[in-house]
Amino acid sequence: MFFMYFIGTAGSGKSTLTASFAEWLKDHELDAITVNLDPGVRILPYTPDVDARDYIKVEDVMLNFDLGPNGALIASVDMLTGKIDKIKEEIEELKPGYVLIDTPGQMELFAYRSAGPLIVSALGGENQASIYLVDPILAKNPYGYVSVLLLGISVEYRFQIPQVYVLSKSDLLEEKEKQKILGWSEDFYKLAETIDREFSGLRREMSLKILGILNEMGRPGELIPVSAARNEGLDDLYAILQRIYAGGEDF
Ligand SMILES: Nc1nc2c(ncn2[C@@H]2O[C@H](COP(=O)(O)OP(=O)(O)OP(=O)(O)O)[C@@H](O)[C@H]2O)c(=O)[nH]1
Ligand SMILES: [Mg+2]
Repeated sequence: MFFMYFIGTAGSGKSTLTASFAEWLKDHELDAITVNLDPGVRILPYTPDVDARDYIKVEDVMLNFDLGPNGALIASVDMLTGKIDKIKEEIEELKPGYVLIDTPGQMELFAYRSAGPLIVSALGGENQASIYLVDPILAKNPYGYVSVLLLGISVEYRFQIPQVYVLSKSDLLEEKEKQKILGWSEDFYKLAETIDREFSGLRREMSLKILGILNEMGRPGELIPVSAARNEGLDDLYAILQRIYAGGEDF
């Protein structure tokens, strides 16, 4: 079993990519299941095979603990750790090859509280990866791009599992914009040059220092442009996951 966690800022396209990639895997005769770990979500673009809402519903937590929507969401995600053995059992019964896990909308709930890392270590064995979605709206300018990569690094730091960086919703970008972002990801000097040209003062200094760290760490590595809406880039995503999972096994 290979577990993959779709993680990214709110609205970055996690649920839609979970849906599209699960379909893509099934179309290639690979048995994939979807798991929704967002107890607060109302509508999903797929029917999850395993659903956190079967165990915990935000509305019930609001009523039972007299909490507002934000407090109830935090409590719900924390409470999910108590149900993880049941969720794991459900997954194991289905015996899938690939487990696609859609994480809560607010990334900080999953990544920065203890629930996320606890869930990841309870569910996964050795075969797991996170798929970090870079939102193209944030990544269009170098300031946003560096910030969103920093968030990605902090997710990697929290989970300590292999992480693939994807440029999500890439169909929303003009070809020129897309190539600009991909150019930044491929060539550290291109981004450094842009920052050097466009920024000044403390921001320039800080950006170049951060960039130096990212470069030293080799992040984001191969940034994969995907479009869940157009089913583009999913074969590239699969290929890189295969490299992580099976050392290059092909279908
Ligand atoms: N054009 C385009 N829109 C997309 C794509 N993927 C998702 N969207 C849209 O982006 C919005 C957010 O997508 P979701 O998949 O719900 O994103 P999410 O990260 O799961 O959102 P939350 O869980 O609410 O944080 C929706 O309106 C989607 O239809 C894509 O590949 N292309
Ligand atoms: Mg979602």
